[in-house]
Amino acid sequence: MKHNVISIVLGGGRGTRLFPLTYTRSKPAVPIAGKYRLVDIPISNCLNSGLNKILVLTQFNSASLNSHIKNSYHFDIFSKGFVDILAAEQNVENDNWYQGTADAVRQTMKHLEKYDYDYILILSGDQLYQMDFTEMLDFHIENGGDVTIATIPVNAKDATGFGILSSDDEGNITSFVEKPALDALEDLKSEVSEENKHKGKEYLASMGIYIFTKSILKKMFDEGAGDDFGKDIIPSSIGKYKTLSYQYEGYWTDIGTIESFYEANLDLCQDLPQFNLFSTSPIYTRARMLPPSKINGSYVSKAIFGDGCIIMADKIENSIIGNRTRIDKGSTIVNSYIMGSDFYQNTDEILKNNKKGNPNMGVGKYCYIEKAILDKNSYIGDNVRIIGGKHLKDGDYKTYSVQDGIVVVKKGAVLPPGTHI
Ligand code: ADQ
Ligand code: ADP
Repeated sequence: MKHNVISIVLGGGRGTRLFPLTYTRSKPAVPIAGKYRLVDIPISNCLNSGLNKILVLTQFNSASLNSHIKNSYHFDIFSKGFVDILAAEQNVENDNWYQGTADAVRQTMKHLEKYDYDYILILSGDQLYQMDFTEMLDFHIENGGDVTIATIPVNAKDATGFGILSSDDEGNITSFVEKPALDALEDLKSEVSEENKHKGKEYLASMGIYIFTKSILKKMFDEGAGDDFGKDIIPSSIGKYKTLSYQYEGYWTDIGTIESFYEANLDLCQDLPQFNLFSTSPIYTRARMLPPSKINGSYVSKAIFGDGCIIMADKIENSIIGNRTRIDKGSTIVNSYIMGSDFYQNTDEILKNNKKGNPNMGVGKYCYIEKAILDKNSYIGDNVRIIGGKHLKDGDYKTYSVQDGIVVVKKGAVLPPGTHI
C-alpha cells in the first residue's frame, strides 16, 4: 500500500433534507441506482484508490446501515483491511452525541489509537463522484500540506450552498467562507479555466473531502478548534497550518436533498451519464444471489434495472427500477425511481390479493407513474396515477410526501386501487 491512511466517512446527521427516505434508515443506507446504497460510493472510491481501512461514523437509524456493511464488505485476513461502523456513543466523559462533523471525528480519535496511520482522509456520505484519492494524497505529501481540501469550480447559484475559498498560485488557501450570502460572492471569485469561466463556474467550492496529517488534526483538537469542519476547523487552519486546495475537474455532485438525489439518479439513465457505472473501477455493494430480471411485452427506453425484477409494464422510460421490483400489465413509468423490494411475495399471496382487489408489493395494473420516487416495499394498487410536477404543493402526507414537485411514496406504503396524486 502506497499511503498509510485511515478513511473516515461522515455517515450523516439526522438527514432531514432527505426525509422521508431517511425516516427509518441513516443517510448512507439510502438506496441509489437500483442496487447500491449511498455509502457504497465513498467506500468504493477508497477501495479503488487502494485504501482499505475505513470507518463509517453514524448516529441515527444505524440498523439498516449495519446490515448492509456487514453483508457487503469482507476482507481476507491478510489484507488487514476493514469497513467498520462507529455509532455515536455516550461515555463517562461525554454524554453528548456528535455536535457536528469535526466533533464526530474528535470523538472517534480514541478508537484510532490502535491503528498505524499517517494521514486521515475525511469523506462525506452523500456525494456521487469517482475520484482517485492517491493523486490527492500525493499532492498533499509533495506540497508539504498539513490540511488539503478537494475543491471544484461552481457557479454563483450553487456557491451559496458550499464552503467557498480562494487560493494563491501555489494552491495555498488564503480565505474560506462557509456558505456565503449571494451578495458576498463578488470578492470570492477564483482563477479558473476558460471552460469553467464560460460556464460561469468562477467560485472554488470545498467538496467536503479533507486530508489531514495525523499530528495536525490531533493538535487542532487539543487546541479546542470547534465542532464543524466547514464552520470552524478549516477557517481556523488558514494562515496557521499549510492548508492546500486540490482542484478536481471530474463529475461530482452533492446528493443531500430529494431534488438532487432524484436528478443524480435519473442522470444515470442518459446515453452518456456524467457518473459512469460501467467503469473499470467498480462500485462495490452487497453481492445478492438474485435471478436476472425478466421483462415481458414492455417498451423500454433509457431505463436501468436492478436484479430479480419481474416487469410486465406497457412502458418504462427514463427510470430506474430497483432490485425485485414487480410491475404489472398496462402500467407506465416515466421519469421515476422505483427502489424495489426487500423480499418476494409468494404466488399464493399475490393471487389471493388479486382476488380480493388488494394491492401487491410493487406496481399494479394500468398505473401511470411520473416524476416519483417509490421507496422500498411499497404496494401500489391497480389504476393508481401519480403525476409529480410543480402543480403539486410541497407537503408531508400519510403515505407520501412532495418536495420540489417530486412525489416520494414512503417505504412500505399501501396506495389503494384508483389513488390519484
Ligand atoms: P454540508 O454538506 O452542509 O457542507 P454537513 O451538513 O456538515 O456539511 O455534512 C457533511 C457530511 O457529514 C455529510 O455527509 C453529513 O451527512 C455528515 N454529517 C453531518 N453531521 C454529522 C454528524 N453529526 N455525524 C456524522 N456525520 C455527519 C460541507 C462543508 C462545506 C462543503 C460541503 C460539500 O461544510 O464547506 O462545501 O460539505 O458538500
Ligand atoms: P437488500 O437486497 O435491499 O439488501 P435484503 O434481502 O437484505 O435486502 O432484505 C432487507 C430486509 O428485508 C432484511 O432485513 C430482511 O430480513 C427483510 N426481509 C427479507 N425477507 C422478508 C420477508 N419475507 N418479510 C419481511 N421482511 C423480509
